[in-house]
Amino acid sequence: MTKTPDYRFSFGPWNINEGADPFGPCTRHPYDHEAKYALYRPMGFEGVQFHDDDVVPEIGKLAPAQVLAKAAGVRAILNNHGLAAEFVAPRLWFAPETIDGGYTSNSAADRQYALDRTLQTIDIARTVGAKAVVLWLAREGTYVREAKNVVTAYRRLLEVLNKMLAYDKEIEIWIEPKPNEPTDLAFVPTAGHAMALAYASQDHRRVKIVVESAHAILANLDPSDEMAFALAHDKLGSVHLNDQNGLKYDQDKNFGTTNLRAAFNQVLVLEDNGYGRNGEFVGLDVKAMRTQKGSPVTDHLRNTRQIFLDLVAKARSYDRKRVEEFRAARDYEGLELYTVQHLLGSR
Ligand code: GLO
Ligand code: MG
Repeated sequence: MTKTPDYRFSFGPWNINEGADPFGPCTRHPYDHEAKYALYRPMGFEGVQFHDDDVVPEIGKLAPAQVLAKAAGVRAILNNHGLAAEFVAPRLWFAPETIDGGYTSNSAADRQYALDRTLQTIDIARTVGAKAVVLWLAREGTYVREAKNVVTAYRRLLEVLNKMLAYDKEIEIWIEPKPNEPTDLAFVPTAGHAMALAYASQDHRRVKIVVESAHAILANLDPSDEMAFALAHDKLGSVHLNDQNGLKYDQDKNFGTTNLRAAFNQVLVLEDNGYGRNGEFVGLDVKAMRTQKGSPVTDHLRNTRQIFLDLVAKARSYDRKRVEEFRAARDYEGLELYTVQHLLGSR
């Protein structure tokens, strides 16, 4: 059923993990990051997504020149494997300075730490050849809403975007919205919030978003609609495809495994709007099950890519003329039956 892949796929090394969760330790042996790069091409992936400390482990202990020397080394490794760096994201949720968030922390020293680390991430992105920095605003939010002045927080976020845009005249900033976890109430919970910040910034053409399926579901929104909203504004920098079984902890399940029809609609919106034609990657953010044996575990990545490609084939054989007829006749009962039967393979 799979057609020749004409999409380029990417994932981050954190997607090959050891199975630790908040209730138990690792269930698999650690697998060295640099050894992971050799796994990409044979599985059909060309792009690598990074956190700053995926590129430069122990980043906090190194001088700026050492950080960039290490990043240059990673770029050479990527070249050897025929890989490209898609983006680099500052990991602003591990360090003691980011316990209460970075950009929106109540502490001026912590905010400065977050800004410095973010500007350094731009340098790292440039060095590894990535065109974008991703901001997943992990701890920008609150555990109790009275803890921060929210108006001030949003102004501070905008200020950071403008400082990043001024620091580098080419880099793109892709905001990855998420409504909760690790905070209870996150700032920038949806695509709409991220896009409003983009348009308020000093160079909105360089501020885009990453839509993650599970994050949209956690916001009780349809992931394909979040993607469509960004596409309508030419602002879909990347996607983090995965799935999520309702409103609970962030699951990062394999794409299409919980709601196949919602996954089909995500593929449709990407297909129909030329996603990928300007070099955008189909990014996956999927977590291997803790129960899975072996090291390294990669089946979840392979399987998610295959499910995506199978859905691309379904999208291409979806009879658009028929869809238009159902729409014109306002026969949505018929349209729904056709769509479900098409997915089932019975029509
Ligand atoms: C967590 C996010 C996270 C980001 C990654 C890149 O919920 O999905 O995995 O995608 O840090 O910014
Ligand atoms: Mg993600």
